[in-house]
Amino acid sequence: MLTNPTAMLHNFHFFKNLYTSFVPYDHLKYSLVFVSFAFLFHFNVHAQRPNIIYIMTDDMGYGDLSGYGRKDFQTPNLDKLASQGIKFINAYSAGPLCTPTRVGFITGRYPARTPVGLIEPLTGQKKDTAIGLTPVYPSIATLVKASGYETALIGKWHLGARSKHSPVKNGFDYFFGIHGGAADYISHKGGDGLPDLYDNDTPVTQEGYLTDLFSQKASAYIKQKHRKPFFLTVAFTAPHWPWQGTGDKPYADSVDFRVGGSPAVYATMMKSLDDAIGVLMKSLDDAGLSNETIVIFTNDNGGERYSDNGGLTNAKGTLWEGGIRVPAFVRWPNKISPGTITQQISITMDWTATILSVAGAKAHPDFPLDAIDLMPVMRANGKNTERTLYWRTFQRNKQKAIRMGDWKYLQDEKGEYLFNLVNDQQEKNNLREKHSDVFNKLKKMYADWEKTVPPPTPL
Ligand SMILES: [Ca+2]
Repeated sequence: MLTNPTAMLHNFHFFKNLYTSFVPYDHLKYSLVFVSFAFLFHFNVHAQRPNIIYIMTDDMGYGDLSGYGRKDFQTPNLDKLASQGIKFINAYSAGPLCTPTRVGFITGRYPARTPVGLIEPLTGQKKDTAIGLTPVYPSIATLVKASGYETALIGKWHLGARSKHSPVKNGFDYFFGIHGGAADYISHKGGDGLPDLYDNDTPVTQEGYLTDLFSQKASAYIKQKHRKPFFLTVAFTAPHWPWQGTGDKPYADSVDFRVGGSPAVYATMMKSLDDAIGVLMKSLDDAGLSNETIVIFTNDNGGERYSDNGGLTNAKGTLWEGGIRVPAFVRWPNKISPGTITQQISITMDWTATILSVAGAKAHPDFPLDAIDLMPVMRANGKNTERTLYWRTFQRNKQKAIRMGDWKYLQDEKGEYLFNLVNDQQEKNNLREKHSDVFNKLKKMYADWEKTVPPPTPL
């Protein structure tokens, strides 16, 4: 619960005056020091417990926001949010596909450490239906809830469709959204043609364009009375296929979700998404919560057919920069300076570590995080931390990558590469021969890391 400092100050003066009328001055002096410390301690503990909103979009390209370079449409609400805080230009997703990245966020660990993270992605087909997240693997929601937060997930889950895998079994007090990887924006059916909209564990039917429904639900959640600080994850399905804007017809059950679309339809999907962010931020303002809420925005993997990947090579599903580099920014008034841009290299799991840190929660000792808390970097004059990050994808593309500082080792189906990403973000200049020492070192480090995670699961 957040403390009102004005009320506390009033109480403090009241008790000070009361005390003065009964006790000698010397005694009073020392007591007041004690009371002051108690006051400051009490105030600080509570002041450090903001509400937390984590927004993750789906399949957005690195260059899909006008603030990250998109030219043919504008995303004013997202750009404004980015400008009110710190913008990461070297942020990565944990994986190049939906399920692995979501596993990375929920567990704070490399996706491959958790069985469901080996599925790239969950398709809802027979072999997948027994797989999903269970409370054996502590989720960020469980940990933050144990630390005294209300928890909610609105949007896409994609970590298992059975009842035992549901968000409400994995630490979320409230869930509204879809279990699968994609849903028709109008009919809310999944790719299998079956309805996929839930309120907690209850299937529901509700009219509305999916992006709008999610923002309306999230807005209502923000505005409702909270007894504790809240942790709200809003996982939009936009701009993931099917390619539909508001007012479009539902896809027929026989039509594949990947069919259709156009740059114009994509632009309307992005506009709806941007409008939804505007609705959420206005709700925070209306509820008077903007100053005591940290808002984190990012995306789950590189862009798809109509995306702008900002000139990066390749796209979703690959470990080239176009598959894993994502927009990311954080707003926390009075804690993070507006208009800041950081070069800090980061990955999905870092948001988990950061959220646990601001919530005063700790990882389970048996499940240590593969992540750093980004708060020290995000505070004024924060120094960057050198990172070494690993990725693997196996089921559709077979690729491996490690980034250490400026360097990236990449192995794909065609060969092995060494890039210096500071000089060559587009990964055009293979330095494998020229810097064979770095190449060999990174390749060895990758092999050592791979021994620490379970082997991949064949399709
Ligand atoms: Ca995705």
